[in-house]
Amino acid sequence: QFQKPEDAIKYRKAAFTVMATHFGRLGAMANGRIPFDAKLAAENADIAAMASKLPFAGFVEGSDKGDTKAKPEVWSDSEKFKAAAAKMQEEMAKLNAAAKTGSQDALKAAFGPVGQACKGCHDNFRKE
Ligand code: ASC
Repeated sequence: QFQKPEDAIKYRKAAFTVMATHFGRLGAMANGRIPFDAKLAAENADIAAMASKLPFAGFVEGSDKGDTKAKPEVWSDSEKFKAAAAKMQEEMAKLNAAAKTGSQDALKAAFGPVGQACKGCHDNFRKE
């Protein structure tokens, strides 16, 4: 799938960037930094949910060295890493469903748990 470990690193970073961009827009709408727009929320949530499925294919063996903040635990404790990824994807899917309701309150309620899932993984598996 990837020619070189660097390609896998680039791929997963790009996927995280796309996810964070669209998740960030949902956050801005959830907390009122930008006006709530149900259609825009649904569009951004779709993309964030889709992007949430992508990065983990990039954590291939041998891609622990190079331009990456990934800790060795990604590979040495891979069951836990996979579970953390799955949790994030699950919360992101719930956020997507919430966004589809057209309710800002539903968006707000579903936003926090995704952020917690992001943070949980960063704390355990990402270097400063
Ligand atoms: C974001 C983003 C993250 C998470 C994290 C949550 O919007 O880019 O990495 O939320 O900050 O704690």
